[in-house]
Amino acid sequence: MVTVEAVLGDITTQCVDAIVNAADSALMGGGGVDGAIHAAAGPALLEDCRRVRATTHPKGLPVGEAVATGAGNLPARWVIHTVGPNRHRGQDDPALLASCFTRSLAVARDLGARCVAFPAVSAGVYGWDAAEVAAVATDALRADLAEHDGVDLVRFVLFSEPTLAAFQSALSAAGPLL
Ligand code: AR6
Repeated sequence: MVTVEAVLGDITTQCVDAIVNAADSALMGGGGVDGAIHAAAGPALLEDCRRVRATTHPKGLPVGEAVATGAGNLPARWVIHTVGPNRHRGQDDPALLASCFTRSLAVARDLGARCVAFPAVSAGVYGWDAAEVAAVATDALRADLAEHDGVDLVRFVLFSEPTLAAFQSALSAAGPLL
């Protein structure tokens, strides 16, 4: 049985196996949750990101993909970086956003991370409506978790009351499977 929940909070403080970062393709840090994660993790995270760029992803991480690094000083063991679609650049395909959630879970399973925390990917600088992100994330998770074992807890960690309300509403609409 998988637990899927939504809480109000700061993802950097979460005691889970892996937290997901709403990064950009360069993986060099930024604002929003990306900035908060790098600030809390310390310089080891940026070093890990540089290593990813120097090895597996010299051209950067594509939109909808995910890659793991260590987590520096964070309580979590890993950071899974994903790049959401940027609506301001015309990236409005929900499949790309869904892919952020499913690819991140696939990376979590490969790591052996059983408890995973997600932010509202693309619902900040990248301009997606929080309710749409919540609906896309919930649908993606429902299909993914029904098909694959290995993750016991998915926690959405939301930074504002309206975003929390959007996720709570999407989760209750999704019904008992989640
Ligand atoms: N914990 C949880 N959620 C947070 C936190 C936090 N500490 N801080 C912000 N949020 P955004 P995006 C929420 O803009 O839209 C960066 O510069 C925030 O309120 O962080 O995918 C990257 O480098 C919002 O609901 O991510 C990229 O360039 C959600 O996290 C770009 O922003 C996502 O907002 C990515 O944009």
